[in-house]
Amino acid sequence: MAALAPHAGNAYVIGLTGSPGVGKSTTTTALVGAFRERGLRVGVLAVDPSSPFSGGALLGDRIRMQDHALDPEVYIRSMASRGHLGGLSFTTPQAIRVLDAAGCDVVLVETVGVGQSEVEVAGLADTSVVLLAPGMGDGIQAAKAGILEIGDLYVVNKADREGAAQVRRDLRSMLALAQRPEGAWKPPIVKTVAQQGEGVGEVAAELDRHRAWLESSGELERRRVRRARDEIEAIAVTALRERWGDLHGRTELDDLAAAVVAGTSDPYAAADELLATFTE
Ligand SMILES: Nc1nc2c(ncn2[C@@H]2O[C@H](COP(=O)(O)OP(=O)(O)OP(=O)(O)O)[C@@H](O)[C@H]2O)c(=O)[nH]1
Ligand SMILES: [Mg+2]
Repeated sequence: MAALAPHAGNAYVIGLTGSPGVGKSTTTTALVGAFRERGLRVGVLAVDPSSPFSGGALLGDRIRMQDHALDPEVYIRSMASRGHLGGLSFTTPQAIRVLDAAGCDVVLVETVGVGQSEVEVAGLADTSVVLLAPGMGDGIQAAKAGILEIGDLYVVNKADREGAAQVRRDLRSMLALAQRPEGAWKPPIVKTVAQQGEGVGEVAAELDRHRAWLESSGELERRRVRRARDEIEAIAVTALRERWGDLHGRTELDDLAAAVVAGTSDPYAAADELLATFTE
């Protein structure tokens, strides 16, 4: 990481998230094509936060992204993150930095939207794209998962299917409820048929527009500083956990837990006792 640091910092990082099967990989593949037409070097990370054994997803993504498999200016990698301490926030930024230092102009990070992972991916990217599709119950899901706060750009994919206009209307009215300060970015909604490449040009154009806004508003710098802060924190917390594991094993925690169960201690006092061992 120390050797890579001087070479990194140039890549534009785009996060794509959405429910399983919404069309993230298809959209990513189409965007890779659009960026390659401009002669850009592209990195793709498909992160599966749901399984430490993502053989299936890995194979699926390889097949779907085959269009670019022989292009030496495109690097595609699937990785699983559950099971790693810190999850997405620990492993993915480091993978992004490797691709960045390797000269990728654009890094696309695809994450399946499950639970907190879409919020995490928003923290990793310069621009976050949230994908929705008709017939997936995405309207309700969108509100539930809090994705309405994280999208810089919304894509209603599978517009060839019935209900796309309704999803777009629902999304537009929900986004309109958000309180945005003067000069804030208003996330656009783009309809696509990713499989046919329809609307992908418009997605690329909106990405350009968002990037320009990020740079002119100073938000790009703010996001990157926030990202670095999260990364440092994830590494430090992981190191602390490991140190605690090395020094104390599990027996100390077991003793404290037994005391809490017996009523001779409470969880806060036990946590304080544990923390005190770090500063001794
Ligand atoms: N009808 C229709 N099908 C599409 C469209 N875009 C993608 N699909 C199909 O939807 C399926 C899922 O697409 P993917 O791109 O793999 O979706 P994903 O979001 O990456 O899926 P996971 O990574 O498994 O969560 C595939 O069979 C695609 O061919 C579209 O615009 N219209
Ligand atoms: Mg996929």
